[in-house]
Amino acid sequence: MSISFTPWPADLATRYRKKGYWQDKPLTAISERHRQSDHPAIIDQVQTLSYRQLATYSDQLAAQLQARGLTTGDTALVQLSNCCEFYIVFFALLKLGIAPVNALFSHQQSELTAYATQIRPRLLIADREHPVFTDNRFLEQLHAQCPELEQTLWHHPFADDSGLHALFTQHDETFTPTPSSPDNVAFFQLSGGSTGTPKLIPRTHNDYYYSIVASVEICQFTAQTRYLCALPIAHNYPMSSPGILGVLYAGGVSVLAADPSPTTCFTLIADHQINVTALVPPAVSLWLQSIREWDCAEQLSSLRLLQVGGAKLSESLAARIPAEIGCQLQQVFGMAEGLVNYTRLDDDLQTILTTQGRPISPDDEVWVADTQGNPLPPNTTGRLMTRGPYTFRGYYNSPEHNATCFDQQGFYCSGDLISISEQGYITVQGREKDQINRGGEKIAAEEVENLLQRHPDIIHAALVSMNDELLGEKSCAYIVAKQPLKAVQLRRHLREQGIAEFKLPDRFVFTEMLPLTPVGKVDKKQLRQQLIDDNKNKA
Ligand code: J2J
Repeated sequence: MSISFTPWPADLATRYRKKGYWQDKPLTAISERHRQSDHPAIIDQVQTLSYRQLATYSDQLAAQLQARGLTTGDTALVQLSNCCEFYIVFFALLKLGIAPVNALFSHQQSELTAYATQIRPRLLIADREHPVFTDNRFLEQLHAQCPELEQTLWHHPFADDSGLHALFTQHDETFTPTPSSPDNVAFFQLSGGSTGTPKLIPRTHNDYYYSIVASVEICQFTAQTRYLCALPIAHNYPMSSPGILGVLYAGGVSVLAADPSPTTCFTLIADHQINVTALVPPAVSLWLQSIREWDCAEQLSSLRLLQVGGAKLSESLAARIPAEIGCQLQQVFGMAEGLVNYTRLDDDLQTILTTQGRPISPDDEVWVADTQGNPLPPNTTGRLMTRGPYTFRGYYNSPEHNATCFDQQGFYCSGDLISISEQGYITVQGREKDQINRGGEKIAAEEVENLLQRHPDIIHAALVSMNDELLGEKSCAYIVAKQPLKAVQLRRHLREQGIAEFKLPDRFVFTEMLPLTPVGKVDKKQLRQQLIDDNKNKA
């Protein structure tokens, strides 16, 4: 059985194969390339996993799951923190043809339920120390909503003889992999989203493999690469741009940090002689601040390349990276839906400081549309439209939403406002989608508004972005209520519904009514302007 998804049209699929982008290999080929090597592949806070162990453990876990009746075409919900087990599990599932959703560790009941009800997993792999799973209440709810969920495997981060660990260390030499076909779904990536329910992105072996291999080449990852993963391990950026999968492909080593703070990362960089890492802009600010305060640039002297992406990097912050960290900067503008742009390592400094790079592939078709869908000339701001060999063709099981974000020719409209130079370099100018980018963490306004509106005293809620010096953007909820309410009450209300902490509004504004556009929608532009004016008045 295979998982349903919107495929590429036959003519494009043929082209991508002919050009060698699609190699018809499963993603698990990445864990097998160096399987005879005893070199470290991934290092976390408790263990060092060699290439041989990664390949063997994922085989052994797959064998155990197979013995429990799990099979090709099944799905799994996985939630693990930055630990080696993430990739043992990832490859084990893919070796069996089971497609996982890898939830972020910051996700809570609401997000996990939304994913589970979409993919109907037979298997859950989660961390017993995650607040949602310390008792069985949420698990019972999940079972009630998804009766297909038959099996749960627990990761106990500090116990190495039970749960997940006991399974992948059980010796087994008989396992034969049964991955799904390379042009089928390998796993589901998470969309940053702009809708009420978080959407899932089917990624095929062929498309994802290509994006990784091409990224490795562009970023020049080799067996000498020593990569620090400071961002959440399940995010598309540290997975594939080129990320840990890129490092595994190249034969280097990845070190996992629990968080991107200078206190955590600087010691790891010095101890492991890290030469490349990937950050979001707010983390860059904190790193630069610490370097100034502690006068410790020396600790980072092994670092050759710093990738920055996930949110817009200001030119002034960009310029401080080579000057104050002493390493090269690479801007990365990517999306879990596919398209990834990089500044190239040999680009001139001005291009690196002022643009978000150009696409990975010569066959990434990227153009800028006006509001009517007509193409705009170079250096003009408009909507990003794209299709290509690793850009998806539709969200999972979402025909209505897909109809709004793809055009007739299958170009995906990402909701970003960009301009493209004559040389093909992209500059991100803004955003049209109803999303807040809180320092790289994406918040779909509608998702939070829906949860707020479940409060019995709330008549209307509108979530908008407000400028923030460190995070770029924070979120502000405008509330029309039946009776006076306090911010603490509403935060409690949201927490009770179990959403990721980063989605809690940073500010609440209580108002009599919300401004409307001529067609009767909430006028968010006016609300954002109101916040800017308020700020000016305060200053
Ligand atoms: C401005 N906005 C950016 C940038 C992403 C690599 C890097 C990042 C992501 C990612 C990723 C931006 N400047 N440099 O998946 O592989 C905003 C845009 C975009 C959205 C996608 C990768 N880099 N963005 O951030 O799926 O709005 O992926 O559409 O989380 O982040 O978010 P996400």
